[in-house]
Amino acid sequence: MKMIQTWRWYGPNDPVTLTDIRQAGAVGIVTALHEIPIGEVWTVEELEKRKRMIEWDYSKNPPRRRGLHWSVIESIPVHEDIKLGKPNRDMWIEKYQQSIKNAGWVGVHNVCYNFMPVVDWTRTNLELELEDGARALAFDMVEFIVFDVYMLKRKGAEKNYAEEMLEKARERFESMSDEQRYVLQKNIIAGLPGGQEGYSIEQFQKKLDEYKYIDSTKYRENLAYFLKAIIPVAEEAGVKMAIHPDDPPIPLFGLPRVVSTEEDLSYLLNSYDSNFNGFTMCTGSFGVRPDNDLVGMIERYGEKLNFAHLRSTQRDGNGSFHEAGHLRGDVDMFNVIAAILREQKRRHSAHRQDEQIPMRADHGHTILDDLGKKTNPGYSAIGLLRGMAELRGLEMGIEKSGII
Ligand code: DNO
Repeated sequence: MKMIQTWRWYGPNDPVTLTDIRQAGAVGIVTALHEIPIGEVWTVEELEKRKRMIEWDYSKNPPRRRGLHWSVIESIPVHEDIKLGKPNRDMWIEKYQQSIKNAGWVGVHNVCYNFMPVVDWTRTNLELELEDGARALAFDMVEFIVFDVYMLKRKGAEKNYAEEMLEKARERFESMSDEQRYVLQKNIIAGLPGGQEGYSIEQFQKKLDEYKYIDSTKYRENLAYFLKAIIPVAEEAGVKMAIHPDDPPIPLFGLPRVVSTEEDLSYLLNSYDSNFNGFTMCTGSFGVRPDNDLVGMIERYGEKLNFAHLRSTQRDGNGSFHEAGHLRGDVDMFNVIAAILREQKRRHSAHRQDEQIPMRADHGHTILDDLGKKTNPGYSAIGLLRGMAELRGLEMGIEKSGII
């Protein structure tokens, strides 16, 4: 039994079209109503409209089915007041509950979301040139420190870094042009596609200040509070929640991080025990930490694995990494896929309805004709097509070899 092959589509403005996606061989669409302000209810009407757009090609007369379905919502963003545990969080939670109910009503049964404070996924470089000329997303710790310590000038930031790294960052900062500094700032806080809102330096500092008194224990409690309120609703609506890990899985800007390790995962899954309280195995996010045993995590928590983001990263040992080809880098993709397929087998034996787990190739390199085109960083068509093709081939090889 194969995983469900899905593809992230950023909606009608995505340069990658639904026809492209179909031709890439995907059957499931992963998307969100990005236009709805964070926290507001996703109405049945809006959800249905988007669903029809995904499933039907209205340029044909009569309209034709595209052969695609909306498999996963990624993401319904969690309002900051919920993360901060503010007194009005219940009001935002009610809206979130309503969005989940509506998703279930229109027939979208998986929701990916995250609980990262202030920033969503974070990179310092969106076009690192690799030796073959491809462009990759990267997180360079020295550049991150440049921004945190020398541009944002966050109070006490130096305490978070080793002397030697601070020195490197100071040298780098001095050698950078204004343009380079601007691009760095933009990459880090202006918001990557599908992420939270973008900020100016002043707005960003204000946001960070709000978290002054929230340590990771408190933050975990805020997550547990949210889960206890939404999972029963998700169960009722038949919507499987899949929390996405922190990307990268280390504390940034002194902010709390609670979805970075297996221990975090165990805490949050146990805070409300239900298959609807599940997670996204993002191998590229969890995989940045050498102490995360990806295969073991799938084996131990597989029954709550509700979505898979497959990609790989290459670490440099000093906290930096770049995104590697899907079958290269530090992630043992062979054993990751084998573990997911084994989980599907277990579900099959247990007569679970949801034995097929949706997966998508995550973050491709920018290659060939996409170089020089306007694309969503990490989501250009050809790089993802290559990634998807590699993963699909590996999956078939594992399946047919009979090793699982
Ligand atoms: C980046 C993505 C993230 C992810 C959210 C999930 O490519 O993995 O933006 O969608 O963090 O909530």
